[in-house]
Amino acid sequence: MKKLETLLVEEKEGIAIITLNRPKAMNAINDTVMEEFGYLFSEGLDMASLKGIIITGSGEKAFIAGADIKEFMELDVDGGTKKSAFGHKVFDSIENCPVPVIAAINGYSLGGGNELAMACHMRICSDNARFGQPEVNLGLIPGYGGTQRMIQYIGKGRAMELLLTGDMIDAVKALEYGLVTHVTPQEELIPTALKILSKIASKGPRAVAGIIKTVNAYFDNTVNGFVKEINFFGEAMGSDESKEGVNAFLEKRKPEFRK
Ligand code: DAK
Repeated sequence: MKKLETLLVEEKEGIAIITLNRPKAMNAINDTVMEEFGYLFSEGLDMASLKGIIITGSGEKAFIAGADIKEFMELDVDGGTKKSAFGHKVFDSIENCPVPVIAAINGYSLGGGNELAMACHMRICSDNARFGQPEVNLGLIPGYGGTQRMIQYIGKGRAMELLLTGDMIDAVKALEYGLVTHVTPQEELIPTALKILSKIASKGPRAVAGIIKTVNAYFDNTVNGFVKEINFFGEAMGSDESKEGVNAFLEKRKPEFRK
């Protein structure tokens, strides 16, 4: 893997922990951060060997406080459109990653940072986390898929209110809204993410990748999710993985799935 400037990557028992490391800027996403996420999810991470990925922010104050506002001044219509298209491509690669990705949100999750969290398969947060899409305060709208993904998680009415007011919500409200699935004390955040991913790691990797693909198909209006499910189910039935799962059940033993 090439040397990265803004992202730290460590691996623990097949689980990669990616830490956005710009604490002085509240881990804001600048062009380098976006390029480095693009690199990791296209070629940098060895998906064949990984069983899970955690994305978090450095320090205890911020997950990601949005896109780097200092870079906005240089943008015009063309630059903004290009930046948005590239960001969409990178976040889509996270959403479509065959390995489960958890956002471990350890503080402010704002703007582009919250959009990144929403591109992950699951979100959990520490009890000091705060969520918001403050783009409207800057005369902008979310540019990395936030208007679309937020509706998927919290529904149209709540999404409209958050997007239009730019207000922040706390961890308890985020849990109530369904934006996150667990709230933990700060020190238990990464252990909780590791626990969830370790559980998934004991399942069949083909089935895990198939579930991610089929669930995502629901939100892709170019494909029929039900047809995808039928096709994937058929493929899964014919796989060594399902044979191992079924045999293990019948033989009253734990299945041994291989990557
Ligand atoms: N960008 C750059 N620097 C940031 C930053 C950000 N988003 N957020 C914080 N910082 C920096 C601050 O400038 C400050 O730097 P120094 O003054 O120390 O040099 C340092 O981090 C500490 O911040 P504060 O002193 O403000 O810390 P507080 O605890 O008082 O407040 C805060 C924390 C997170 C509430 C506050 O920093 C804040 O409101 N930050 C800005 C939040 C925000 O508005 N984020 C941007 C949302 S808009 C696009 C696609 C997507 C987007 C844009 C374009 N295209 C396709 C073109 C997305 C836009 C957004 O994300």
